[in-house]
Amino acid sequence: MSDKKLDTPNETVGLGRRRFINTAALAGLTVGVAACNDKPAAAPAAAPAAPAPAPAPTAHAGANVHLKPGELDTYYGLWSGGHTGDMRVLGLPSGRELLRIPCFVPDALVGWGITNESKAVMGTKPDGHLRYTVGDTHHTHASYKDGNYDGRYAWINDKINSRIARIRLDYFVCDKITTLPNVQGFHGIFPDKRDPVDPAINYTTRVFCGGEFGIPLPNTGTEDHTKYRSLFSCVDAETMEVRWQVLIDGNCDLVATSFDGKLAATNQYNTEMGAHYEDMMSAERDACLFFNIARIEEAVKAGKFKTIGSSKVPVVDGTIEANKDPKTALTAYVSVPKNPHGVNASPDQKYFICAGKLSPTVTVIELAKVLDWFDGKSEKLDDAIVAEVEVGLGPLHTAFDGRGNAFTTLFLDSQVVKWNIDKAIAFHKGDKNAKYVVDRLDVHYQPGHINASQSETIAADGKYLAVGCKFSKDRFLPVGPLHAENEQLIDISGEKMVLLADHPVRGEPHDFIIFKRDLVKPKQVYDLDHHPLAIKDPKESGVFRSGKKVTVKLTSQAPAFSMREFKVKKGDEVTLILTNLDKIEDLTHGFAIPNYNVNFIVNPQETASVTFVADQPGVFWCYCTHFCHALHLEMRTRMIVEA
Ligand code: K7E
Ligand code: CUA
Ligand code: CA
Repeated sequence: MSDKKLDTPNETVGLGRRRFINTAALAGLTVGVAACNDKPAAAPAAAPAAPAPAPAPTAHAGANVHLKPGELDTYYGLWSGGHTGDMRVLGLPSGRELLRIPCFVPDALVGWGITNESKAVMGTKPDGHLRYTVGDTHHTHASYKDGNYDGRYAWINDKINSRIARIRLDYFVCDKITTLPNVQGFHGIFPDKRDPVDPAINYTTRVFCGGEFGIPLPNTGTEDHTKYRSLFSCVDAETMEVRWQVLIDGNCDLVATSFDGKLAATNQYNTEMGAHYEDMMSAERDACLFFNIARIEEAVKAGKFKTIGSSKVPVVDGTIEANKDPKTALTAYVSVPKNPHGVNASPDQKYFICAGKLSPTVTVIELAKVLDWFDGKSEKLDDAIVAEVEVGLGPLHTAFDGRGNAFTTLFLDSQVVKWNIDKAIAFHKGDKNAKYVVDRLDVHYQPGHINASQSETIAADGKYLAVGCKFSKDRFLPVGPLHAENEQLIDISGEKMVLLADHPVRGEPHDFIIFKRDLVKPKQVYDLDHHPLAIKDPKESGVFRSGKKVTVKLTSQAPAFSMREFKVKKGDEVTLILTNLDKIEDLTHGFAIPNYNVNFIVNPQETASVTFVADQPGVFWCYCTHFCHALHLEMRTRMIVEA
């Protein structure tokens, strides 16, 4: 793929050939990917070609990612789990996977979707079965305080069923899931960083969610797609209730928020509001749609909203037609080249960067100028565009090093391009000598998301860059038709990027964040009072009957359960509550009942419960499924179901 390398930032010959400006270009897009399949680069051993150390601030051959046994990572990574509907926790720079936090999809290790507690979070149908057992997570972001992560929460989206999950970053568990009403294809997600009005609220209190697919509102099933609309939603970070929604033109893609709390934005690739892809890419320009948060909340307070269908959530009008007057506008549609993808907030707090996707450009929007337009101080909204420069083919997402540089993935070029924001602005202004492209690095292959350590915080530290490559092709041992994806780690502390490591991941993770390990304070032992039904003393154990409903109270202390056997009757509805009274860190017990589809764990001092109908008579050895003690295999109790 060396022919795709652009050595000079302002090369026009190659870019002219590659410019994606019309519908026909879609064919080229498909061919581009296929061609890479046919010719998977030169010998992988030689291809990565770590650029020779350059005369740079901290020139070196790349940080060591191979930690010695027992050595701890310095960063956490929170990775979206994709189709497994979970959040994955990695240690970086090693890339070791430490945990999977189930959210939207059942998980057999911890009993997610099996225990009553997890089913209550996931949501059930009236018959008690899970409402959904599939998920598609794309984006994960964490709560902020003073512009940096504060270790309280992380959030993750489920695109399929329009759900947002919250993860507590003390126990690393999902504690709430909210379904967005009247939204299909909930895609981008970003927490705010402070309140737009109240200076005392310097932390996250809202999470913004972009709705990607336009649908009839309410969803009547009409075929006339000109009537389809999307909603942009605001979820309360604490209660997880949907506070308000904005009716918009076009579709929401990704979401970014400003550090001052005043603005949120979403990129739009279908301002045409087409139902087919040809229509969706017919216009030359789409939009980066800005939301004036304070004004939207004033409008809601003033009762200037409607509701849709059975939802009680206030919906304000953010369509183009209703927001022409800057002085009252709730939204502002800044134009960007056709079908953009990611939008990212620079850590200097000044800009949002939109990646072009079908256009080989990145667009730099100055937030102060967007606010000027809302304040009536600027005639033309598009004056907020301070740079629109070519960077390569298929720009998707952007990360930052905190030293004024941005790193954008080029999906079609299979590269990461490092470019300087100030120089791009200078070039756009007319300084044709401004060499804004600093470096390019081949990645393997077709990168989507990218993020750097602490990237979208005021503490961006420019150390590590991770790239989620959608295709791994020849980078790992073949395992049949389904290839792993390739998460690559890059050292960005010097002028030149240095490829450090490849890590296979199960598809399809999309987005992730990387932050310093001291920003979270994980708890490793539960508080007994965390669960209102905790059994605090083994003496409280027993079988308690109320008609056909039976409660079994049980505790665990290695290597025994508090009852050696318990009896129920065939047809009983049994609720079994298990409290792990072991207090020692890392002493988890499991509980499985053969033939009853029950298996879950209880961490130290944790309580969990399951409910099932004892429909099969017999003896069932309930056993500990989590290795806890030399007598772990002996750790069992008998459930006797009398006929
Ligand atoms: Cu680019 Cu869903 Cu974030 Cu994936 S989206 S790459
Ligand atoms: Cu308790 Cu294994
Ligand atoms: Ca378009």
